[in-house]
Amino acid sequence: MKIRLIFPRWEALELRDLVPSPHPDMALILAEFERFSETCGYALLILAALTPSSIDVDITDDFLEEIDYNEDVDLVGITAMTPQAYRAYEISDRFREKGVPVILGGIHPSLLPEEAIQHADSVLIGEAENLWEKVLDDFQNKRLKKIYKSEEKPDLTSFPLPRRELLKNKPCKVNIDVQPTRGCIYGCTICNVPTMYGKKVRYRKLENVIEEMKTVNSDEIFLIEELTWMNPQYKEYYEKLFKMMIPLKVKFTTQTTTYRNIYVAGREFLELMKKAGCIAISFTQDEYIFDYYNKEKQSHLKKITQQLKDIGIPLLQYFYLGTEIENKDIFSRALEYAKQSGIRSCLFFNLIPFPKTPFYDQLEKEGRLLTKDWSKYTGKYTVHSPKNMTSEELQEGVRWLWKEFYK
Ligand code: B12
Ligand code: SF4
Repeated sequence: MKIRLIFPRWEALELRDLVPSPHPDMALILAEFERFSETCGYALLILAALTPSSIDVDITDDFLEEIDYNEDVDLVGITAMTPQAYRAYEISDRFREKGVPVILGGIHPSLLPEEAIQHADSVLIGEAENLWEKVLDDFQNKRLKKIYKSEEKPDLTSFPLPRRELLKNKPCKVNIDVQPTRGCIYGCTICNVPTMYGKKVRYRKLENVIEEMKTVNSDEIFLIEELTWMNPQYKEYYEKLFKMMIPLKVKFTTQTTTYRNIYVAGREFLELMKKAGCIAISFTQDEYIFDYYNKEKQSHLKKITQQLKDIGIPLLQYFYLGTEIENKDIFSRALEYAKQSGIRSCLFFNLIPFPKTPFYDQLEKEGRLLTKDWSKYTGKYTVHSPKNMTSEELQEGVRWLWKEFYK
């Protein structure tokens, strides 16, 4: 039996359209975008690892490879974040026209299984670790169900090592993601993570994470994390992990969605992070800093930025514009803040109302979603009617920020 796993492409943001002549401060951002389109899906490497060795499994990265719809495969598995969903359905429909059964999984099909099943033979809702073998067994015994739902969140203490060797001779040669934990204790209204992975953090064994890091065929790693260091258990886990990472001499980047995490981490912890190889943190705004008007919050942020600068960890600040509390003043305020904060690498996006988030539900109820064309849910386009400005003002404002910040 042969399975083809596919990572669908999406419309990437063209930096050249926004900033015609690259600014020296954009090096970090360009590296980040390169990772965006050369990533090939960590989930698929895990699915491959969960697949019994008697089954032949291979991966296609739709960004970099042609999909062979005539390939002799028994089953196709496709993953999808929301911006990938339409492309996933298009690929799925074409395989199914040729009589090849398709299973969809990942965050978008898990959020909207009733939509996904219109384009698939089966949808796996949630995490696959407890279910994938059963799905394959059902498939081989001709009793594949339409919906599989992971009722219990998988225990990550026995985590399979993702099958990175499958990428060896591919255009997407490596995947640098490593995920030590899943779940997030917060409940930001714009985020799918707590719904998808739960509000309780689940931890992998530290030794297992280090073992995986050794298999990443690159001197750089991306730590899939939410960095919720306000949770003491989580902070302790990371203290141990970072200490164990020092001898590996890897470089790593990571992300946090709430700056309060960095604020509470403390200098000693951040220095340990630097020693463990941290070369940058992407900093996605949470609800707390949506409010650029608030001088007190700005001053907290400036302190953190300075602290990280002293330690030598650059920040990549993501701005998502178009929240309920913003009006069209926000663009000049965000620019002022971005310039004054001392963060040199900033990215500006339209806020994305992802399905099944409280923010999305509210917009839907109020008839303020401009489109449900998921391929536009990348941050590049305005897809909702903001409360205190027009959607055109929002779209223009985001473009203006790119130009002005990198002038
Ligand atoms: C790494 C990452 C990326 C990587 C790779 C993404 C990928 N799909 O592999 C890159 C850098 C490319 C990326 C890009 C973006 N990302 Co991102 N990313 C993540 C991150 C941090 C981890 C994803 C991951 O690999 N998780 C680990 C894997 C194992 O989990 P998983 O994918 O859910 O897979 C499990 C199950 O879903 C299932 N499964 C998955 N696929 C399949 C397929 C089949 C067939 C089956 C059976 C099962 C199955 O099994 C797996 C094992 O249990 C998450 C946040 C998080 N903490 O999860 C955000 C996240 C997925 N990203 C998100 C977003 C918004 C983006 C961007 C749109 C952001 C932006 N504005 O730029 C961009 C993409 C668009 C663009 N602008 O160009 C959102 C997605 C929301 C949504 N509804 O889609 C998340 C949840 C962040 C958030 N907090 O909102 N991202
Ligand atoms: S945005 Fe970040 S901190 Fe907020 S719920 Fe999502 S993962 Fe957690």
